[in-house]
Amino acid sequence: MSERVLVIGSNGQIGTELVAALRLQYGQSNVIASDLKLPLVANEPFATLDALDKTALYNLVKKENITIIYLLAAMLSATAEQQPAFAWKLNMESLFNVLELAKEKHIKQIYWPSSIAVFGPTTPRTNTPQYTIMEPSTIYGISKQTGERWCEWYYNKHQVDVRSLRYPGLISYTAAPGGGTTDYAVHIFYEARKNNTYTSFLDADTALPMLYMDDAIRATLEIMNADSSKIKIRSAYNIGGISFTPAQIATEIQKHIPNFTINYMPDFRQQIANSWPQSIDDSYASNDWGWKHKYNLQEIVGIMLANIK
Ligand code: NAD
Ligand code: AKB
Repeated sequence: MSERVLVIGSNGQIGTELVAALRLQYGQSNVIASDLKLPLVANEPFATLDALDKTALYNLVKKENITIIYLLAAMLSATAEQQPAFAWKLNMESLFNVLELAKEKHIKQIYWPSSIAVFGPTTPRTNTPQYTIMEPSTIYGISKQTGERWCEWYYNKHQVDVRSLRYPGLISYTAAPGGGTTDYAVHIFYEARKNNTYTSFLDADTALPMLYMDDAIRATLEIMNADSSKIKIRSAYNIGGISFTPAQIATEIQKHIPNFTINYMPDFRQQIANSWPQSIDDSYASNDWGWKHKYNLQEIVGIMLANIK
């Protein structure tokens, strides 16, 4: 019998593409998309679900015979700094709800994404190692670091098969990003197409690690499909891809749109970006389950501009 998969937070930047990829693997009817609100485009099977409502979650898992949960509902870095108390509640309680379901053997596997936000200003910023100083300075980062510790604890104490990746900034054109610090690297393409100009909320030379969405989805499926014996890290794996600055992505865009211009007006997100790694050492993911990114900056810019009209 096929696995039955529930994606929580399916209407977001990642969920929109992850649901499609999961349906290719498991079959359309075996992947239930769910979110607080209905999707803009029909996405059946779909259920309205609040990840904080433990009873509703339990009922849905039972009704649909769910075996695997992908928990994507969360508040991202920039928005979380504006609503710290609710961000903490959403990011932590939703995770506990699914970890407890697995502990009680109602489901058998969980995917929960972490982030480069687990690192902080005291972390070495280039080629940031898997194991290093982690003193995150944002509520989002603190919630992700705490979540990682809980995931590892549930694995060690209760054999919960939970797997996680520390995504860098993700670049895609299917759904808009949801309130992060790396969002500029998506917004810039829409503004380039619409107005030929972009005002960046990060300074010209702010380097951050990034990944094209296809690579991120592939990494997610690879870690989830890997034999359990290969998953040696049950907190979350570093995964890297590329690294670039606003000035560098602008230069690449100018190769397609020669009159494109960029201005810089850094806001509170600059401080968040300054506390994050500039590039990531993902050798543990490579060695343990064969991770390797595919898309470089040139390719990403070409794909984004080809798909945004
Ligand atoms: P997003 O903000 O685009 O999507 C989140 C979705 O969750 C939204 O559709 C929202 O409606 C839904 N949601 C919010 N509260 C909910 C609730 N109570 N119940 C059910 N659904 C709820 O986020 P995303 O970019 O798709 O990120 C998904 C996960 O990946 C998050 O955990 C995020 O921290 C992590 N992540 C994302 C990135 C990135 O660059 N996109 C990078 C690192 C980590
Ligand atoms: C954000 O900027 O908050 C996210 C992330 C890197 O976790 N894109």
